[in-house]
Amino acid sequence: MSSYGAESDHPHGSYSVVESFPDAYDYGPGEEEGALGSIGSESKPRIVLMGLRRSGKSSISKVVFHKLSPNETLFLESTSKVVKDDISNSSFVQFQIWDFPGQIDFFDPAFDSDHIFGGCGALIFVIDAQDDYRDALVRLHQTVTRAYQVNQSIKFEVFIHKVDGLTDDRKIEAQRDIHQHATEDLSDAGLEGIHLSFYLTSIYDHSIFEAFSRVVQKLIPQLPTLENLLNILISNSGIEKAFLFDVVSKIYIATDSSPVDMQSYELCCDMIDVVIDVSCIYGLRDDVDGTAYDQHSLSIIRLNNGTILYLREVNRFLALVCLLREDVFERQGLIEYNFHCFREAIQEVFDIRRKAMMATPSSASARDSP
Ligand SMILES: Nc1nc2c(ncn2[C@@H]2O[C@H](COP(=O)(O)OP(=O)(O)OP(=O)(O)O)[C@@H](O)[C@H]2O)c(=O)[nH]1
Ligand SMILES: [Mg+2]
Repeated sequence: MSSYGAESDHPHGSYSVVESFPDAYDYGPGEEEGALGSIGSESKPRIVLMGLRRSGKSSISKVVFHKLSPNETLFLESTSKVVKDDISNSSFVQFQIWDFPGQIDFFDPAFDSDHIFGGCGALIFVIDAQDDYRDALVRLHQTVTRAYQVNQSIKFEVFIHKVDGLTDDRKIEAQRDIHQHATEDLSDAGLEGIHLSFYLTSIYDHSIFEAFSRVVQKLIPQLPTLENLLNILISNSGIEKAFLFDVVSKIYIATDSSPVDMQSYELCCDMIDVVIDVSCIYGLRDDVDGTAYDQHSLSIIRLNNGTILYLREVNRFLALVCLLREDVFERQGLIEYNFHCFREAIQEVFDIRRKAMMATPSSASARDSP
């Protein structure tokens, strides 16, 4: 690593100085004011987690958004009522996660499906792939049809979960089997119009972060603009792959249009961890009036295979993390210049959205519709 910024005045020595990353690496419970000012929690796009008991719903939400280590999920208690969690750390990633108990009964009159599915942006259905999933498929079908009756714009996401216990062959087989049964059940019911997306996930590796990134991206209306900006940046800088990360959650809210391979994503996630850890450990030593970590801060890691990892802060919540070849990095000046243009453009996207939200606070709910 050649250089990185470190912060100074924060009591925990974290990465959180002047206009930098958030104070704590935990979202904390309850309502927080996001960078856009307070948006009513009911109007935030909602991601609903459903699935049979013990399928791993609460573990997913805790690992991705509360930094719980995967092993600690062994001690999570079964969820007995809906847990509503507000994720408001970044102006782009502002949503609510509703974690449902596994044993919900759709036929219970207390189950208000209009309310639950009405404002729902995405429904993640979690299936335990290590278990017999026949019951889960029945429940998936019930859930999807019920939700679709209320709200046709919901994105249906199926997490084939706990795949850490499966061999590669069994993973593919499980995915094919679940995909086939789920879509057959829907077409038998005359509901071919419903699109289900499938992901193989585990909390023991990066797959859960990658899958969640893709779910969240579908709820970001500015996604095409962000992707376009990333495409322009990489093609003019000789960068191979670029991710725009929400630093706290390690969700990438956008990437350029070249395919994502898991290894690159993992490398970039690891880089964020390294930068944050180093800043946490050494941040306190820095006593230069809190400006050591500012918009000029960056981190460069050279790998021994001729690849460079390059991280730059874009704003308080977002970081750009890129992979590029060492020889391309000889033109660092050009890359830096392009990055500045990129950052300004991102800022404009934020500004437009902030203004729009301030003008019409209720417009937040408009994001729920396609
Ligand atoms: N091997 C493995 N185990 C997992 C994974 N995710 C969750 N688990 C385990 O699955 C068990 C159940 O997890 P929970 O998160 O409580 O499941 P839930 O779906 O919230 O369950 P209910 O609240 O009862 O509906 C825990 O022991 C977790 O450690 C995973 O990716 N791999
Ligand atoms: Mg639970």
